[in-house]
Amino acid sequence: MAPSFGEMEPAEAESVYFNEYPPPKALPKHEALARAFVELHVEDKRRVVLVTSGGTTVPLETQTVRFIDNFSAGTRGATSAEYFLEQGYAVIFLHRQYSLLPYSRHYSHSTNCFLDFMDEAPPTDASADSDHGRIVVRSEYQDAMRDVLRKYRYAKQHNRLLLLPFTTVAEYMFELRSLAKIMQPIGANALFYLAAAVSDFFIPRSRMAEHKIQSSELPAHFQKDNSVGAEEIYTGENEEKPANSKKLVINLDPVPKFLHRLVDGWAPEGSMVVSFKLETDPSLLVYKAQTALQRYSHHLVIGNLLSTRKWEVVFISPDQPERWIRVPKSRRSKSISGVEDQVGLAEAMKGEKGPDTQTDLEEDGPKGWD
Ligand code: 9Z3
Repeated sequence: MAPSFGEMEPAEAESVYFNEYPPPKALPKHEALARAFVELHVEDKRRVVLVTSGGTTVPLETQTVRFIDNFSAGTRGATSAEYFLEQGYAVIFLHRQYSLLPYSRHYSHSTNCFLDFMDEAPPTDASADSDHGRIVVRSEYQDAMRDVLRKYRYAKQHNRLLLLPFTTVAEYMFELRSLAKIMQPIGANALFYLAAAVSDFFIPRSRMAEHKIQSSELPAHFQKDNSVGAEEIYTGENEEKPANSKKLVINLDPVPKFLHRLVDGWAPEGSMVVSFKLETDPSLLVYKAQTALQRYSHHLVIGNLLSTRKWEVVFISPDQPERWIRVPKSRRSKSISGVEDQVGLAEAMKGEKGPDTQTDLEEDGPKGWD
């Protein structure tokens, strides 16, 4: 049996994984854009951050009809990118296509539909077509929108923000590797801020069905000799076979962990690497974040729980006590998926209690992760 990625040295896992996939079609174009962006900011000695954001898909078929996805909307990544821009960074925003984007996130998706911010003003000129008023921003949103618009335009005009989309987990890996290497000339002015929710599991190409997985048995003359039979790929067995339908069992491999390669090879010498750790079990969060830091020897792991991620995070860094950062109660955004009662639980339930500190964001400071 072929060794799994976990059993390989990181460099070997890299060559096996990247040889299995063709690079994404958009990669050469993205590389050219990134090179020009990096060149510009190296010249200006500006700090550059690569922010990754949003979820990754795991296709079930090469000609993909179905895929596995995850919850991430890209709120953390898009919001963080705005803060980095405000701090003078140039930002390469590697994001899941159609996830939230810096600035436009304030007026996109169903919760903040831009149409709700607009109005039709009464027509001003009686001689003009009296049925057509100008489209304007509603008066109560003028200040907030002007502020966002100015920041957005500043970032655009000064070439501070490069938006690069990906969709699948393989595309994400290719883009990350290329961008990190292209960022070499930035040296210690480079920062990697890995907020994307990257799938831990995938179907290797060698085991992936080319065509749409069929949900019912095909007549024999449709079954191709060279096609990988559904039984070989997805080892589902029907206990009691319902007529014309079969169970689908998906057999996934672990995605190789490339943080090692990023830290030890792809990223420029002296650059800073920040990764995120997501858990749902509060008793595991601190332990898993500490383990990630030890394993990859980078600079910072930011831990968060799915249910409280908009209101609290924990910083785990080498030789430092863990540090909790919380949005004060009065400023916590309402969240449908969040469970506010669970704020503080991961701290209370962590394995052993070491010395730690807590930082509450200022009551009137920058708005949190809403
Ligand atoms: C995070 O933990 C992010 O904070 C969230 C943000 C994905 C929770 P939203 O997009 O959510 O604002 O809705 N990202 C990293 C999660 C992750 O997959 N980390 C890897 C791991 O835990 C390591 S790089 O193994």
